[in-house]
Amino acid sequence: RPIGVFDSGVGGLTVARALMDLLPDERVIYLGDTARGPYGPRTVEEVRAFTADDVGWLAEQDVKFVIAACNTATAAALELDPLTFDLPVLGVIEPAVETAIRVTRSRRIGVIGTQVTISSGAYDRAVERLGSVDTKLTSAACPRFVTLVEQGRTTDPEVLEVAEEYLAPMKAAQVDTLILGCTHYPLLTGVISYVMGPDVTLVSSAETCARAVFAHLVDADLLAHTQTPQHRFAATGDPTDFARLAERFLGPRIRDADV
Ligand code: DGN
Repeated sequence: RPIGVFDSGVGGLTVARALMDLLPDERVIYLGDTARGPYGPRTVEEVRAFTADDVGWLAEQDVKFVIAACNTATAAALELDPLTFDLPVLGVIEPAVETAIRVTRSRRIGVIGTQVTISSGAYDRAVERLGSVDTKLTSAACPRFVTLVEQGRTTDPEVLEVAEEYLAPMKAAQVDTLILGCTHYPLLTGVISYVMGPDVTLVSSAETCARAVFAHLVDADLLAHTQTPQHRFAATGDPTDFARLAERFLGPRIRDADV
């Protein structure tokens, strides 16, 4: 049976990409709720209702396991007053926080994400739950990052300027570990690590989630061994728009090779 992955749009493809890298024999069914995304500017109640719909649709596709590949959905529906489902649903927040706590030396961690993710306090609670009393979390909402990435802009001077502005509180707090708490931010790894400098470790919630999925599948004896699995990608909105943006998030593909 496949692994179900959902997100408010194309962003969760960074999680699907990390999953396909780590677990190339697993079949993935991906749902992008592009008709109602982005979830970042929505209310917590709306995001909870959308999450329930997304998990319900994937359950109908007979997936063995669901990944909420969206920090906003994880924050609203899995971290705070968690919704319950008939099948296991793993979010992206806990694995990222666990990793950040392990790698920080100064116990000063930063997290950046959407407005809902940051204002929900979900990362703060996860750090309180998993960290030690002296772990300090500095958080900042960086909503413009999502817009820029979706416009295909990840390195131009304005991106650099916006990054300097958003990341100033992280530098002021002298964090040594920064969680990229939004699916879109792995595409800004270059600019974020440039601005933060080489001494700051970036933790991608996409990659740490994929590692947690690996461990879960081993523990539950659910690893698949499919040769060349056929993945499926579905969008609730316009499929052409989805496919156009998807490549950027999922990774480039060779179309015509030269001899
Ligand atoms: N996928 C969302 C997240 O990880 O928070 C980002 C896109 C959005 O809904 N704003």
